[in-house]
Amino acid sequence: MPQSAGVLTDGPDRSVRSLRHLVAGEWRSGGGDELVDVNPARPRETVAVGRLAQDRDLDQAVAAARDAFPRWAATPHHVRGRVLDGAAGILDAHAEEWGTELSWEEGKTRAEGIGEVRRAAEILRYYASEASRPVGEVFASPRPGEQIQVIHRPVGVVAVVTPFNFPVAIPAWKIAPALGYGNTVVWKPASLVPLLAVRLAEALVGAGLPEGVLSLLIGGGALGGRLVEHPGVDAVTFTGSTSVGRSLIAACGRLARPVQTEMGGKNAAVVLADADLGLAADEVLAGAFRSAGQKCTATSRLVVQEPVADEFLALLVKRAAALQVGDPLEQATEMGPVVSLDARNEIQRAVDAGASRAGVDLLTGGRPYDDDRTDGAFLAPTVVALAGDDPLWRDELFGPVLSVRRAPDVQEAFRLADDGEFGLSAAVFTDDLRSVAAATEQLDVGVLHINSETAGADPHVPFGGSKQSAYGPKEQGRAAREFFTRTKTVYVRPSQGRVQ
Ligand code: UN1
Repeated sequence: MPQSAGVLTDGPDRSVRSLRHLVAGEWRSGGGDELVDVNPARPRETVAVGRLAQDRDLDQAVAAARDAFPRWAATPHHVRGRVLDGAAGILDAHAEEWGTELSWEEGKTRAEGIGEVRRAAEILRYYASEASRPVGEVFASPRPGEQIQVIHRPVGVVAVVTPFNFPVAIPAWKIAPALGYGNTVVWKPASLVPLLAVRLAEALVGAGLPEGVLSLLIGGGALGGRLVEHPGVDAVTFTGSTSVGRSLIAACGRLARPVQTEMGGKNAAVVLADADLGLAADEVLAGAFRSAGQKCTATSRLVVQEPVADEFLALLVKRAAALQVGDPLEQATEMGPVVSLDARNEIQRAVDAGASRAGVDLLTGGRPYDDDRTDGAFLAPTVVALAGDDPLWRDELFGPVLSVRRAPDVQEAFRLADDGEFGLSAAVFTDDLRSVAAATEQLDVGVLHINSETAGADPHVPFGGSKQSAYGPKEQGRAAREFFTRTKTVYVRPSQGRVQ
């Protein structure tokens, strides 16, 4: 393998990896344009190289998935589960190595990268264990001797399109239920993070996944569009931007094809007057700045109740400004770069535009680094106070930018938290039972945290948003079964004859 020109530091092996696609059980190099996967902390350093997949790879992958589907669907659920369990073991065994690669490729800290690989293993294990849970329901019949069963059948070939920000966890929580429930999969990950996609596919193949049951195609948005509309695909699951999600929903609507999308967020943390301010500061910082704010569940808005606003903001700003921003592979780093220079520039432009408007007050960050971080995709942790409505209050930036507003009372705080088109998650910091009850009742979000950050998702409970944050059935836990299976209602009535 060619060596990168980058400086070799301790820790990761920095030799350039080669990217491959998995089509019909065969690992192959693509024949399309060259793809260079770079380290966002040092964009001149190459992580992996390869060639994009082409249309004929897509056709072959879909044909292989169609061909493999009946056999895979007929494979006992427990046997399918054993493959997922085996892949979980492989991920765990490689958690340090692949988590380090994740950090190198995507930019989140190494601890977060390793944690994400382990999280993917947990997700696979959850779906491996689905085989031990009920597979349907039995209803009483109004007719004598009859029983009505509702059974779940796989849907067929599922197109899986995943984003850059969780290169292995989000694919795991789509691919594991898809495969576990008996579907076959053609997967197109974000082309910014192809290496971890190869790792997840390697784990599944290594665990004995039969040929054609999963194909991996590395490509850009155009390939994703062709996959979603391919005549051989039965259902589409997508996580990514709201604009791409909406166009996929429209395409699937035309085709009457089931689609599930997990899209944007502009998630609010609400710090009420009785909150434990130290705890709230820890959690808001984690929600806003882990993964450099690149989570659809990140805390990008803060509403703070007036009586504690000055004290809380002083604490938060001091701590945000003290965060160690740098190479995500360094032990001391608390926040790495965003995923690319393009992303950095776009977020910086939005902050610059905001800073020039009346009513926008930059409390910390918001300016590019002029030290050795200037060539990397680094942004400073940014906190912006807003006097009223502003694009920084409404638009998802997908970066380390937290917009703050003050509220005189609890009702206004909740109204502000709910303001806008998104409804993925929210966090409320309080110990007042009435405020907890009101938040639970009123906030129009899919995930609500009391005294913890807005991000996070456990494998066994539903995950997904309200309003424009999501479309279709929720993900994770048993909720995933709604999308990855179809029910069949079976009326079972013995024939007139008696048992001989
Ligand atoms: C998390 O909060 O840990 O794209 C997971 C995203 C979400 C997943 C968030 N679909 O950020």
